[in-house]
Amino acid sequence: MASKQMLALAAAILALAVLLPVRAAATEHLVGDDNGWVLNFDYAAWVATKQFRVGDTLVFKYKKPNHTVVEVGGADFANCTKPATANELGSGEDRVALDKEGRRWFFCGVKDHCQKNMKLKITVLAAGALAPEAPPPPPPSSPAGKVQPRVAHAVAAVIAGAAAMLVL
Ligand SMILES: [Cu+2]
Repeated sequence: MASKQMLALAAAILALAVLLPVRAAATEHLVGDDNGWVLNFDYAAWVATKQFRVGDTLVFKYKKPNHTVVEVGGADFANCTKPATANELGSGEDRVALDKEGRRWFFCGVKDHCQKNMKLKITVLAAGALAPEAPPPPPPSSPAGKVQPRVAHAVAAVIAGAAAMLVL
């Protein structure tokens, strides 16, 4: 009995291993990692360690109302100018969807925080662009749209098998 449970567990782990690469496609980037969105942090250095892709999300975490998040254009970013029409976020945990490729510029709209370098400039890459260590794309003969349902089907079969073993 114990060995059957072990098998079921192994099957469940295998199912997870199959699922994980699919889920890893979209990343939530906690800006500044554990530091959050604060003064006296080098966001340019932080950005240099990350890759941002279409479908990812930026999460700005901070103690409100100490800071805010304003998205601006490149010129306003350079000059720390907050346009009158700017959409200023201030929830303390602001989520920004990276829904298109290209540059995005953000800074804190409180007092002189932008001048004190509380600003973030990123480049969003295409969703399908590969990281250097990522595996090669599937051959053209397997349409991308059919990969995910097939994986889901395989996982369902493995889970069903694991459940059957537990019942027996
Ligand atoms: Cu601030």
